[in-house]
Amino acid sequence: MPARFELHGFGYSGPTYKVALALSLMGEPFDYVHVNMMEGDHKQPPHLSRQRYGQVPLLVDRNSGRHLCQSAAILEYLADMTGRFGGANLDERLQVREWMYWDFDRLAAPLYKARVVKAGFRQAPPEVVEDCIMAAKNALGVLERHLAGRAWLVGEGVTIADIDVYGVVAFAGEAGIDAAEYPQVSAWAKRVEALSGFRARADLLPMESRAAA
Ligand SMILES: N[C@@H](CCC(=O)N[C@@H](CS)C(=O)NCC(=O)O)C(=O)O
Repeated sequence: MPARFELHGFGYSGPTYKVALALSLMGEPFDYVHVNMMEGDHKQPPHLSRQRYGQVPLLVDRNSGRHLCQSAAILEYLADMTGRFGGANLDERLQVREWMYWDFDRLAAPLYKARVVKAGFRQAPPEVVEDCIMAAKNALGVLERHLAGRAWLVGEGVTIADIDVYGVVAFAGEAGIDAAEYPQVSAWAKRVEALSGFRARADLLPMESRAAA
């Protein structure tokens, strides 16, 4: 039987990793479709017809025929579909959503930008990169303070908020930020990495398409 989920992404993409990691932690096998962003495949009609923003990731749920965009929205969908990691009650679900909005606003945007410039995928003046690093460090400071005395971002267990934010923090080093400066964040990241089903980006996202194991 084919896997329920088909994930379209790019091996280097942080947002694609968030979705792949969520699927892996949820124990959901998925077919992986490599979108060749270097060749501009994400801006071509076959991809655009299902991903209106011309971005990755795109998740196809073969059970419902749905095509889903935006990693945070996809994580919420997966939590709804699997009943896992969504938060224990309405208050937790609201906090989970809050953290995910905050993530892309304050942490992911600057950290990913510094990362892609340092990796040579994009160009930006050094002062722009410095601004990004400063903004990302401010956001990591917010995380550091929040995580003091707690194991997870929301409630007593791991949620999609942790998965979402981990999918950015995991790349701090590649953005030129030393995660060791944030001991609470580093300890929390280790807790995520100890979860059953955890896989690093390179294990989940090859630079070619791959059928579910
Ligand atoms: N907020 C989106 C961001 C997705 C995103 O920025 N994807 C990048 C790759 S990492 C992309 O497709 N960039 C091409 C573009 O925006 O044109 C999400 O979380 O899914």
